[in-house]
Amino acid sequence: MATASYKVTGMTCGHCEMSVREEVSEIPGVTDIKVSAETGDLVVTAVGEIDDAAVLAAVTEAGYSATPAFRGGSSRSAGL
Ligand SMILES: [Cu+2]
Repeated sequence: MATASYKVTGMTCGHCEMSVREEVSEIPGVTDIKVSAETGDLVVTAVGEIDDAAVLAAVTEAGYSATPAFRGGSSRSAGL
C-alpha cells in the first residue's frame, strides 16, 4: 500500500475534481483518490507502488497539470 501526493493546477470546481478522479481511477491498483479543487491537492492511494508518471499523465489527460508534492509517512523514497 502506498500513498502519494500531488499538486494540481487548473482545477476550479467539482467538475474538475471529478475529471481528475475519473482519469486517475483508471490507473491499475489505485484504491483511493482524494482531490480538492480548492487546495489543488491530489492524494492517491494504491496497492503496491504508485507510478508518478502514470498519475501525472492521467491528470494531464483530464486537462490539468500536476507536480509531485511532499510525501510523508510513505514507504517509498522520494529521494529528497
Ligand atoms: Cu471545473
